[in-house]
Amino acid sequence: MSEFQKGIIIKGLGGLYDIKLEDGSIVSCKAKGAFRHEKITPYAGDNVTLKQSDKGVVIEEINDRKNHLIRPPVANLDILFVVIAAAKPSPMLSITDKLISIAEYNKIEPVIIISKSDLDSQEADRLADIYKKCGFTVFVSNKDDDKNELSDFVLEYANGKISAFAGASGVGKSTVMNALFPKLTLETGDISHKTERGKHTTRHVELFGLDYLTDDVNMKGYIADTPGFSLLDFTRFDFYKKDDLVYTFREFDDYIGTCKYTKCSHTTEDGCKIIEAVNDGLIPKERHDSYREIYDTLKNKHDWD
Ligand SMILES: Nc1nc2c(ncn2[C@@H]2O[C@H](COP(=O)(O)OP(=O)(O)O)[C@@H](O)[C@H]2O)c(=O)[nH]1
Ligand SMILES: [Mg+2]
Ligand SMILES: [Zn+2]
Repeated sequence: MSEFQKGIIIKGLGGLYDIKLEDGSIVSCKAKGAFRHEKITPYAGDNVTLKQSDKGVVIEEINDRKNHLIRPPVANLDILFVVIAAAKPSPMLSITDKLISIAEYNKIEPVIIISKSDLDSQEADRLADIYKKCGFTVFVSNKDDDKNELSDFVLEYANGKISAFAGASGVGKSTVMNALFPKLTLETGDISHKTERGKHTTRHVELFGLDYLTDDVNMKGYIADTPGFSLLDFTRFDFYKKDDLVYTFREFDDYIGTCKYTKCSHTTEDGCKIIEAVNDGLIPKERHDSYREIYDTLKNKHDWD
């Protein structure tokens, strides 16, 4: 190995990192000690430079990140597939919309998958319409369908990018991922069984190469396997303040800056153009309900600080 090598962290556990180098080989090593003093933690998804020293190989440099999430710890995500079930568990839009909001804030493209349509196809269509109306790419799926459309989309759109699947526990994330990528063989099952396992693996993120998952050497990019997103520990919105929230609802964009009051919070004010658009059926009411709920969470958090 030459003195400097570039690669991407595909796994980090207990201070030891697996880095996939540009030639496809994988090296395990630690980060240089100075990172700890600078309070920098390498994440899965980080593009790094390794240095060969007399003491062995270390992560010497971390490239600038496009974004990074703390829970789960992952850097440079491009796509977040947000899964919501038509039933079992009953859809909780506020959770889904929180995930979407966090993705938008971090410049991660949300793609919506409505799962378990076999259990309630009407509800699946209702949910799909809400998100389509806001301008998202939406797929309706169930465990027995062929997934051709979703699969084609993923192979084309996720190529060269880092993607993850998010959504409440039990919505069918692992089932969808296994169907798309049979090599993953993720554990699926009932909720109680899995939360046990989740406890031990929350902080663990692993990136699987699309070349490996698809048996196609020309595929680039990665799928992140992490149970972290299912824990919904987003009550600690470390990411942003209440005034940033409106910018994370893409269907509100056209109305921002047009309300009667310049300091409009878009929750209850008269003369709010976003609320008018909701009343006129231009914005789904469900999305505005989520906005208000998240806004209140952020407002209360702010008051405590
Ligand atoms: N009826 C039905 N059940 C599903 C579907 N997808 C997943 N399930 C079941 O829902 C449970 C949870 O699925 P899993 O993929 O483990 O959810 P995860 O926690 O989001 O990864 C499992 O028992 C699956 O068999 C579906 O499309 N239809
Ligand atoms: Mg799962
Ligand atoms: Zn307003």
